[in-house]
Amino acid sequence: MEAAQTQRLPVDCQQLFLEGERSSGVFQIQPPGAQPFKVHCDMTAEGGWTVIQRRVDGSVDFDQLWEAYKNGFGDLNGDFWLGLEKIHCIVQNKRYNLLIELEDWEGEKQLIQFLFNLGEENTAYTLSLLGPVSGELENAVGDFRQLPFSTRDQDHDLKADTNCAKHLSGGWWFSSCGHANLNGKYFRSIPRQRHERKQGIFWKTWKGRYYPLKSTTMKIQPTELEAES
Ligand SMILES: [Ca+2]
Repeated sequence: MEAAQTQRLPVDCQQLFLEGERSSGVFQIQPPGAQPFKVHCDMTAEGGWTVIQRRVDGSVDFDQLWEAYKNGFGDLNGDFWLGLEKIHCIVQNKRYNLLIELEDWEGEKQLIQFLFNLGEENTAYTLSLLGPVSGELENAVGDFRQLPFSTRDQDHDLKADTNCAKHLSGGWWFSSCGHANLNGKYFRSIPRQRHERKQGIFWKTWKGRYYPLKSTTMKIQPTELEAES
């Protein structure tokens, strides 16, 4: 370990939890090799989750370009996208689980969890599934074990004749456009027009392709919960 810094910032919210923090909120972290940055920590009885995405009220426009998805945007106390580069920095040193929480307008919730990795920018922040998916729903990337990230201005999806991020809305690990998009437009009610509905926040294997979800949260936690000193 380096001895230069007297007070090291926690590398993620789980470390903050292990150091005794029990309140959810915004904290400064510093993964190895990265500059410090702020994150929202979701503290539960068992551990600390670092939140990487949240949609709760539609106050933030998620129809953003590559640089915004790379660096992050929104309000850490409300709707936000943490940023692909920051997520990559956090997960490159340990093995992390990704937990996705979905909620519909009747108050029903669904959870999806899997071990994952996120590549660096020269892989277009490819999301890789490293283990089986727990929860009742299929994973975020359909039948694929890994998918690069796409935005309107950087089309890395698997559909040659379509720009999924433009056709739908927002940035995501799109395959053929139709499986999931948690960064779509936030709708407080279901739009009448089908072409509008397809731009909403959806998870096909739960509420279907044209049901705009009420809220989503994506958060990460290392798989080995004991502190490594
Ligand atoms: Ca395409």
